[in-house]
Amino acid sequence: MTIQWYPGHMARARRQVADALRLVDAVLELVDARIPAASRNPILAELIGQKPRLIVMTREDMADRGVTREWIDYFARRGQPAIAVDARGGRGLSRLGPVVRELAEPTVEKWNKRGIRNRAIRTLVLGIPNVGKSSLINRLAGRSAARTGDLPGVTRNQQWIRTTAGFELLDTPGILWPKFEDPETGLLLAATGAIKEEVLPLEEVAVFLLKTLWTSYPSALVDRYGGLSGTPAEWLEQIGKARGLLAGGGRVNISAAAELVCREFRTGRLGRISLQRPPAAPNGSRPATGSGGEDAVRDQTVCPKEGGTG
Ligand SMILES: Nc1nc2c(ncn2[C@@H]2O[C@H](COP(=O)(O)OP(=O)(O)OP(=O)(O)O)[C@@H](O)[C@H]2O)c(=O)[nH]1
Ligand SMILES: [Mg+2]
Repeated sequence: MTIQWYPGHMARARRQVADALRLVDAVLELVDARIPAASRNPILAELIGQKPRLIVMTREDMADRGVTREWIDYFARRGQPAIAVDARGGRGLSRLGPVVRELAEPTVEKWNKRGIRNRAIRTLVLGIPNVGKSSLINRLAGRSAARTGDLPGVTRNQQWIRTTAGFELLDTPGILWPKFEDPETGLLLAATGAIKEEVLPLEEVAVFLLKTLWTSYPSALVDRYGGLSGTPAEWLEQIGKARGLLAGGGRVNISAAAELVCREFRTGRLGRISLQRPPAAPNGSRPATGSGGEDAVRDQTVCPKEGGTG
C-alpha cells in the first residue's frame, strides 16, 4: 500500500519554504517526539541543505522520557543538535535560544566584522502539520501572536514574529510530502493527528495503535482497557462494548470505539507513549524494538548529508 496525495496548498507551502530559506540565518525543524522519524519530512531535509539547523522534538510531555533521550543521543551521533520541548507548556524551551545562537555564531561574527550589531537572528520554523510550530513561536514570543489549533492545517500563511530575545521567527504552514512509501509512516502520522482523518480510516489507525501498545506498552493498554482477548480488531469491539458504544441492534459501534482509542492516545490518557525508537547505538546493547524502529528510520531519514554538521 502506498499512500499518495498532494493537496495544492502543500505544493505552495513547499515553494514558500524554498523562498523563505534565502531570508533566514537558522532553521528549527520540528518533529513529534513520539514519532521522530516518521514526522521528519524528507523534502525539508533536502530544502534546508546546509543552513544551521536545530531539531526540536515537540510534545516531549507526551512521549516516553527514556526513548526521547535515546533519540537525542541518536541525533547527536549523527552530528545533529536536538532538544526536546513541550511547545504548549514551555518546558525545555529555555535551552532553545542559546543553542540557536551558538549555531548562528559564524553568521553573527560576519555581521560583527561588518559593524552590524544587535541584528535579530532570523529563524524559520518548519515541520509537518500540527507538530506545534505556532505554539512554540507563541511561547518564545511570550504572547499569542500565531493562531494554533488541535487540527492539521491551522496556519495558512507565513508570518514573521519578533521575540524579546533577539529572534525573528517565521511561522509556516505545516508541510507533508507527496508519497508515504512505507504505510506505517501514514499510520504513525494519522495516529498522532498530523494528517487529516479522511486520509486513513480511523479503524485501521486504532488497530495499529492497539497493536503497537501491546508490543511496546502492554501495561498502559491493560491499565486503560482491561484484559483483551483475540485479535486487535476484536479488542476494538471489546473496548467499544465496555464503554457502551453501541450501534443499532446491540452491535458495537466500531468507528466510535476507534475514535475513542485514537482520541485517548492523542490526549495523553494512555500515558507517555513513544511510537518509534531509534536504532541502537553501534556499541549499544539495546535492540531496536517497538513499532517503526530501524526500518522506519532507514526509510524516512533520507537526507544525503546526514552525518554532517546538520
Ligand atoms: N501536549 C502538547 N501539545 C502541544 C505541543 N505543541 C503543540 N501542542 C498542541 O498541538 C496543537 C497544534 O499546535 P499548533 O502550534 O497549532 O501546530 P502547528 O504546527 O502550528 O500546526 P499547523 O499550523 O496546522 O501546521 C495545539 O492544540 C497545541 O496546543 C506540545 O509540545 N505538547
Ligand atoms: Mg501553525
